Amino acid sequence: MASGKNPSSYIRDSPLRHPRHWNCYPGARVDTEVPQYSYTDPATWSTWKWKQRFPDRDELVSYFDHVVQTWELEPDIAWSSRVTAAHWDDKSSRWELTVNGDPGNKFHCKFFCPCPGFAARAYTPPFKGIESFRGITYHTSEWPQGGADLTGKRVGVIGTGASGVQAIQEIGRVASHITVFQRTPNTCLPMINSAVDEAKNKYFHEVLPEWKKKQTTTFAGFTFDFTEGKAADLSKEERLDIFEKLYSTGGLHYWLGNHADVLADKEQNELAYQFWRAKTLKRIPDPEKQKILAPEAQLDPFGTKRISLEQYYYEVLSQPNAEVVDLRANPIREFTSAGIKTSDGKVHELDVLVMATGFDFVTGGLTRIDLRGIDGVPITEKWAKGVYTYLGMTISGFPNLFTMYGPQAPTAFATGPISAETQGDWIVSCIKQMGANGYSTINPTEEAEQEWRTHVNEVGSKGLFKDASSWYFGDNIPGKPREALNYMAGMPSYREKIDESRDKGWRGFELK
Ligand code: NA7
Repeated sequence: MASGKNPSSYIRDSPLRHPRHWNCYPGARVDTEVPQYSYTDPATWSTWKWKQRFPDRDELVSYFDHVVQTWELEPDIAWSSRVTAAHWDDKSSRWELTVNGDPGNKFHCKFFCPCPGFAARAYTPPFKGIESFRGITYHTSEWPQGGADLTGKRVGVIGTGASGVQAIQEIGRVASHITVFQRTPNTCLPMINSAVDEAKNKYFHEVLPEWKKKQTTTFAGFTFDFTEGKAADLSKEERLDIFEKLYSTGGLHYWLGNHADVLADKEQNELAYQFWRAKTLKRIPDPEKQKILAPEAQLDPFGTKRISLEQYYYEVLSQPNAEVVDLRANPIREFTSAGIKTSDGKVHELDVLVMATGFDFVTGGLTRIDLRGIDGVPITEKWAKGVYTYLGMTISGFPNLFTMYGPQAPTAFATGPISAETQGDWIVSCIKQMGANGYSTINPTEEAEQEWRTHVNEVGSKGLFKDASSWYFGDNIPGKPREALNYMAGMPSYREKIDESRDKGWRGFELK
């Protein structure tokens, strides 16, 4: 899977038990602060101490290792096992899974719960002449285990989403030269990371029971929510005061803790953008770079594309070894053996090229599995013209299948652990009730599915999100139908909907 020219020479034995990790690019870090980004079960947090407000990937790997040990999950995990096919067998009412493409490596199960991740299927755009580049190419998600030494190298990065921003601010500190090929500037917010000391960890343990309850009541599963009221009702001074407070708190507060009308009302959105821009310009001394990184006119409404958190992104891009190419003014014409040729005729010579070009988001993890339901219907056929699920967890014609952190659920609009717990609890109660009532299959009706699809897309059509070209709507993959891939009404509304179905005797499902 690795996209480096000679990836095997960069793979070394992992010190951890698991042989392979995704997303180990330089700077990879979660952008939900802890302890919000953690499971609710006290057994997991009472025995754990965080080190950073926004942990890096090594700290996260250790945390998930700790969870695996606490819950004694190891005996139930088959590592290094990619499910390549999953076929429903109507006669036995079982799923048959094929692992690693090996026909001799099969598993059979009554319920199948794929959790392949919403940012799992890496996307590399089909640039002209891409195969002629003689340097090394890495996609951020398929970075070599143990790292790649970029010291003194000429590095190009395509893409300035969350992965690009994190990678650029680290690579620019060691590379002899970094060229960032930017199509859309990221309206990054300051992360404001800090160490979590003994006293802070003790405090977390005291407040976590309350905080975990609070997290079930907020839009994104954070401990904070949108500020009450409307930005439109505030005086300039009041508005600036709130903006300043949220911005200086760091993290995603200025985005998902702001007034909700900032994401719905064009005028308020513009004010939020200009506040962000004024802050950002102060960190970019070069007027040419200012125009590219923080243009006067917004390209997409502020906050309608995934906002990233940065630590020293603008300072690194302001270094003399950093160049930013505005791909809207000067697009990539083709790749050459030496690097990338842009429309102005310049060849940007590179030793290493980093593709921070994202993923086939939300659906890609599922559609790359040869997933077939009743009568062998493939998921790719069912979803050829758009995604159909019921409640963002089940699919008509695919009985006993429960997707998690996938399409038409809060997914990219909710923090992972809270989302997993909400859906996990619902799925467990469903399976338990089926057992208690002697049912062997559950399958949503097509009507219920259509109703859910309509609802998901209606919610997605509200506010300013739909006005941006973004992966939230599948825009980043050529030919992918444009639709709301996530349920954007927030976690509390989602929980209400799924609980309503359960409490009304599994409304919308056929049980046999
Ligand atoms: P993203 O957010 O999809 O970022 C991909 C970046 O690559 C983005 O800046 C794109 O520009 C750029 N891109 C994509 N295709 C091209 C082409 N053809 N030419 C130039 N630039 C291109 O992926 P990430 O991995 O950064 O984010 C992962 C998410 O996972 C993150 O948001 C978190 O939610 C977790 P564009 O903006 O489309 O103009």
